[in-house]
Amino acid sequence: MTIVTIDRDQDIAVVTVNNPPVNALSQALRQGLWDAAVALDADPAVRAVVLICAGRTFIAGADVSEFGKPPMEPHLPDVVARIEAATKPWIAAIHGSALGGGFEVALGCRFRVADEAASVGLPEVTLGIVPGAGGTVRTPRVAGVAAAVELVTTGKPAKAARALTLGLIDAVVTGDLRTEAVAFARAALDQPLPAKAADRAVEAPDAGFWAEQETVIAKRAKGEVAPLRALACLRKAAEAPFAEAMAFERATFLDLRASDQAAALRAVFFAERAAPRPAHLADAKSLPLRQTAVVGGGTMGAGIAAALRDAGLPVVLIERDDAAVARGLENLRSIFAGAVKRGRLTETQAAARMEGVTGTTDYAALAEVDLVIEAVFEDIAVKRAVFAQLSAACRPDAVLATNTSYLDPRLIAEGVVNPGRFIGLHFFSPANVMKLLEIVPTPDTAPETLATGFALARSLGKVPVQAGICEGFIGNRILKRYRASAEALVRSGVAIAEIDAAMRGYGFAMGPFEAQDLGGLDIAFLQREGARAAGQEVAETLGDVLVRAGRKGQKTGGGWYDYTPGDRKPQPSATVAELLGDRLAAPRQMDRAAIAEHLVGEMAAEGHAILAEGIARQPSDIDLTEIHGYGFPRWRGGPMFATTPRG
Ligand code: 3H9
Repeated sequence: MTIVTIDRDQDIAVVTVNNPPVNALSQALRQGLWDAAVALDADPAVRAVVLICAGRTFIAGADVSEFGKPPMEPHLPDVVARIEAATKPWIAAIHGSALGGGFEVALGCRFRVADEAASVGLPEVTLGIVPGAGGTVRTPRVAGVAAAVELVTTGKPAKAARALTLGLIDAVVTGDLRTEAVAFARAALDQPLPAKAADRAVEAPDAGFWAEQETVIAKRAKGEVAPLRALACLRKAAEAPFAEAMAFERATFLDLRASDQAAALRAVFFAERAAPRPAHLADAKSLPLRQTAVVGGGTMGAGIAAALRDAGLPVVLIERDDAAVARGLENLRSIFAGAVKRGRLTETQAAARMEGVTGTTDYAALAEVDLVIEAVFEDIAVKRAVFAQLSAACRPDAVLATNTSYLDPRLIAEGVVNPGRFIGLHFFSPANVMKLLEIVPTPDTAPETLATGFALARSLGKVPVQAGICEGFIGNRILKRYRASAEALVRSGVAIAEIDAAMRGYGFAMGPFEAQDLGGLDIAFLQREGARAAGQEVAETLGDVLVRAGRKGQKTGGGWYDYTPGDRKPQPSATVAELLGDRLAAPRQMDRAAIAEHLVGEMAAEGHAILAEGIARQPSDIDLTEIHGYGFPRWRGGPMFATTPRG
């Protein structure tokens, strides 16, 4: 296959890139672009060049799979410079995404036009690196420093309309992209050409601007280094000559590319892309999902229904009586109202979301649904009763799923008519926001049912992870170990606030005790009490002592910490010290890094046990679970990655 082809529209050459799946800048593509620039410079019949891509997208960036290998010529900065130095103007015609090196190639072109659905961006910081082919140097020259700071330090792409406002592109076109780009090129030739990006001046902000940005970015980055290094590149671009800024950017890029953070973020990048289509299900066909239902309209059920509606699926919401139906619909309405408030949905879109929901108590409404997700109270008898009704009301080939977080799905499934169509789908709260979906087959679950779980995850934009059956599956089992290990440190005399600070220092938004205070200590307590009532031996936890004393977390004004009303700031608690007093050893100091290393090591140890038991299929599934369900810092790669020595 030829990756780069050239054809003509009279005096305009059209260079087409075709390097599926995403036109990543492999060595062959870089060489192809270089050769095209040389050939077209030498062709007197050509007055301008349109650069366009085949397939789903414009060039989506450097080929990330080449990052671990020695760089090969021609290097991308040279290719971009060659296009920029061309004797005729190049016009990038963008559809899909022009990302990273792809946008840098577009910046080497004299003009950028895009269709309405396109976006452009420099997402390198999300891979632990900075742009390496002039992104930090040309963007401020083309669109100004403020736009460049936004684009480069957040890594978030800008949609075409916004990109136009920011000055990142020159035009948004509505018709056929190639035709429009060729017309744009002809019109441009009638005007004086703008300067090449490299030759443009930058208006440099004062030192105060950079100091302010540094504070904001450091706070957001929580230990991630690339965003601040990217800011330093932008400052150099604003204050130093072009060539010096290019050299600075390249050195930063090469340094970061070899860093642990970049290795971690690359591993997560590929794990996330592999997760929705696991190799072991390559031959399993998923079932069609047209009509869906959710049983239970509480926080979880409403969240799941919202996620289904966001993916455009119609939902029947079942509750046990009319008042509960009304409450469930109200929960859903308030989720969409929140999305409107945050600017994620328009009023019209929110109304359309609600129109696709039917609230009812009547299981007969489920006769035609393809998938039902049960999200009722965590009580085996209640759940079994629901599944008995579902078995009677649904088609035998409908997929019946439970959202249980700690009951045994095999016990819930007892008595369903078609056990092959039963599966666990464990969402995380808020279910319309959290990316993780644990997919839990029973021994009877048919491969196509399992494949349907993954297909659902794809359509909801979730990160699916297959988990085997054990208490807590993957995520909650590791959470339990993490909390128990943190409590063990407290018993050994380490201060609660020190442990939380250590985990924040590691990159978590919250430490284990602050997180429990936010979520409530009573849920896990009730679970333990349930197990005790069932005759299991469950040792007393420090959390039990606090809950028994009425300290369930922020909602009761105190848990592991005290809170003053209206303030979420945790204050070390004399009451807690007193309540736990004789259970704790004498206070001792422990280095924060050592605390974090110990607790992450404990998570990984549980992860290894989970792998050995076949509960998780591969270490990266454990890492994705922790990153997308439990706030593990992405740039650490997850507990398994973080504790695996790299050569
Ligand atoms: C960079 O450019 C550095 C430069 O500044 C400096 C250079 C000197 N490389 O996501 P999808 C694969 S850093 C290799 O499911 P979508 C992906 O693994 C780069 N492979 O598609 C998957 O493979 P498979 C900056 C890549 O339509 C397949 O393509 N760029 C790359 O949902 C489809 O991916 C980025 O960070 C890559 N760069 O979304 C862009 N990208 O089929 C990252 C994708 O075997 N990419 N693959 O499983 C994306 O954001 C999305 O892929 C995109 C398409 C939005 C483009």
